[in-house]
Amino acid sequence: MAGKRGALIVLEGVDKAGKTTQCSKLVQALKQSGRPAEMLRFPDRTTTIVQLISSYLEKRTELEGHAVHLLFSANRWELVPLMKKKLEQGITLVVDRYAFSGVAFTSAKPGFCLDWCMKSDVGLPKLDLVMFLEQSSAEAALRGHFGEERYETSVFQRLVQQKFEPLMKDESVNWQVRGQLG
Ligand code: FDM
Repeated sequence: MAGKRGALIVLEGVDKAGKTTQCSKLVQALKQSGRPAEMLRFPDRTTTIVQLISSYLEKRTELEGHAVHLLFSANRWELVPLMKKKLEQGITLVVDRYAFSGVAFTSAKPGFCLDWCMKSDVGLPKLDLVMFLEQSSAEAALRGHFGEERYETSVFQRLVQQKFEPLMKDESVNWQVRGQLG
């Protein structure tokens, strides 16, 4: 009999909402309960495509907005074979950001509509659960290193938060919204 497929769980939110910490805690808790689990993150900062994204986020290079969006999306697609393999092996994947961040961050820029932003991620592996960690932009600004990367301004993060809101109304996705977690 084929083994049970792992679950695909995503944590989303604005910058500095504590997603990475909560992803690690969730992986640890799953493992302790006897379920194989691993963490992934997007952008995954190890691939060639992501070198371009990192350089853009760190304000070392300028890139056209559509091109940046497609690079973020390409970074998800390049990891799909690995994700599928792990899920089939019964490993639960806990993912720090997914296509929702892609859509929310790009559509917060002038001249981008949600519809266009969603197209390049159509067909990615479906999620079992997406948890949105709430955080006010004022709280985010108090967190360490805020302001170093391109999108880390309170004004832009507020816009991103607003762009997540319609995405969370999609009833075909299992959204769970959580306030600050310990
Ligand atoms: N980001 C992240 C995007 O703009 N689009 C995307 O598709 C993804 C996955 O990259 F400001 C932005 C969100 C954030 C930045 O993310 C880097 P981390 O989680 O801070 O590394």
